[in-house]
Amino acid sequence: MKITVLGCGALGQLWLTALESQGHEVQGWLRVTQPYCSANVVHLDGSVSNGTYVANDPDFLNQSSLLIVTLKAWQVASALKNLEFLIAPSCPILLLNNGLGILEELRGLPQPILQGVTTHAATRDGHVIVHTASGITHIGPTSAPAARLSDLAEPLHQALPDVAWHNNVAPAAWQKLAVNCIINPLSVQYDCRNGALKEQQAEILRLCAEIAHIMEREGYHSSKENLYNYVMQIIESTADNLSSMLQDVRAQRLTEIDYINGYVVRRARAQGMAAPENSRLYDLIKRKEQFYEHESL
Ligand code: KPL
Repeated sequence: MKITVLGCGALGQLWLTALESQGHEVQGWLRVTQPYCSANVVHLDGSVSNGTYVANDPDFLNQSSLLIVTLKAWQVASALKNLEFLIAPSCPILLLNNGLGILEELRGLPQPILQGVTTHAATRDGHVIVHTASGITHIGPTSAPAARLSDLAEPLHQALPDVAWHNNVAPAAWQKLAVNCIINPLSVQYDCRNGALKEQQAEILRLCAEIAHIMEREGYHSSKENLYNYVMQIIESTADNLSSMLQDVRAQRLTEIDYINGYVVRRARAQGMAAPENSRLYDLIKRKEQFYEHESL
């Protein structure tokens, strides 16, 4: 298959090398136009992939039969709207960003959109990307299920297992959202690696209870206990990681908070509920962003 990967950060490089190793023709797409991009990945078994790939070739993009988007949530809508006319209307777009709420921003795009959520973790160490935790990538359609699209799960699974197809991917997306609502802002609050959050049991339990309650109102079966077990499992498997939000805050970059706790707060409000735990974390991260935005003026 011909596949374009939009965004060549840690996750993008992981997919580029994994897909190429299965014989797919791949290209990267960077925000700053470049003819080539490189990927240097240390895999879970310690093996290394170093590759140079074509980048930002409009003909390649137009002929692609899949576009994988690994940008930050807040970059996705404007990037796709700029590229819309270069992407074939039949080319599926697989979104792999953290958080929810982007679909609302993409209304009107002619291409079929697939929602993806992944628990693979990769982190940058200088010029190298280290695949730190294996995981599952759940994918599924965002409008009326098209049977043909489910065929994509197999080649993706061959490249970077596990990949699971869901006709209704929303419950898996909400479960990953819960992980990001808890680990990401708490790691900023305590300025710590993910593993150190094991000490914050009470706060994690309060957040799980609040998110499970909102999920139930949204129509997704959930419980405080299930969310808690899942979050603790991810804290364990990514114990040495700095969460993406903590990395963003340390580098004084815009975070994905609007699509993470911000999305949960908006959904709670739409259901006529309060979400004090999520609101507190949302405000905490917004204050940090405003502080460094103000500093840079
Ligand atoms: O997705 C992540 C992130 O950092 O954004 C987790 C799962 C929390 C791993 O660090």
